Amino acid sequence: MTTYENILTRVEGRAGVAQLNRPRALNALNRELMTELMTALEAFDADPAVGCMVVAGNDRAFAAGADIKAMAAATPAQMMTGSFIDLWDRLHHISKPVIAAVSGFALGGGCELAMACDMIIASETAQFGQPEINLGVIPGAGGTQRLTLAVGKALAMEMVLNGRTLSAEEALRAGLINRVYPVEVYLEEAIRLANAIAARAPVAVRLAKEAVNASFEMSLRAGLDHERRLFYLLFSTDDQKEGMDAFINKRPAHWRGQ
Ligand code: DAK
Repeated sequence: MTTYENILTRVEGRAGVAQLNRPRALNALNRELMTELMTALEAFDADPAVGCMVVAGNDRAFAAGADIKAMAAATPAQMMTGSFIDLWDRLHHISKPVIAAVSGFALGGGCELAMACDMIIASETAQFGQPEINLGVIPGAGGTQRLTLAVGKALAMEMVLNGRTLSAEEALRAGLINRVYPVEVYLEEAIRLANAIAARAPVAVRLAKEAVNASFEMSLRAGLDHERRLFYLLFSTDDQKEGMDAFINKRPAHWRGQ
């Protein structure tokens, strides 16, 4: 079992949970933390005992952004070559679903990390924002792209140009997040959701994630063709035969992940 210094990991049921753990810096995302987080998520992705993952912070902060102290003196070349970007890109290669459980601050890179996950469950105290403009920069890990896709141009412009933050309720109304719960239970609910997804046909879950994510990258025509090919592919699995037989015979399905 790998030991980490900046995150805590555990498996609850079939949910792999990775909790950011730099509370004194409001979970600011430095290279060490991001390296550990990606390593942990890749380990969960490879672990057959895990079907879905949860990335969380603590009740006060999911993450208050990339570590400003670590990047304040950086040159463009250091930002480009320091492997920081490669680290973030590793998240896109995780094939099992990843749920962000967000409470308190999700700012800058914290908001971008949550948006790079597949779903966001929030506590009532969550705050989402891209305050980079206050530092004389702009978002660099998807904050101008994923945020705009999620909430639309009007709100994204206000957040990116003027540092406006969204409360959990506003984020829910804007379509940025899935659900809001009291702070006492949001993490439990995120883990419950992860376990519900982990109980479903594993190959179909992976391909479902891939198909939805493809909609951000492809034209509608190409996306529809891609979806159809994945749909056909699932007819090669035992789980498709099992799922349809279980429906016809009015019994629960037993997924084998094959
Ligand atoms: N970095 C480093 N330390 C941070 C931090 C951050 N982002 N946010 C908070 N901290 C530290 C504070 O410095 C303080 O440490 P000490 O002074 O006690 O040593 C401690 O956490 C507690 O913070 P505060 O004392 O400020 O707490 P408050 O409750 O008063 O305020 C706050 C909370 C969240 C409103 C405030 O801390 C704040 O405004 N934080 C900065 C938020 C922010 O500007 N975030 C955006 C950072 S830029 C990329 C990938 C990612 C990114 C870019 C590119 N690539 C892959 C290319 C991301 C960029 C960013 O996120």
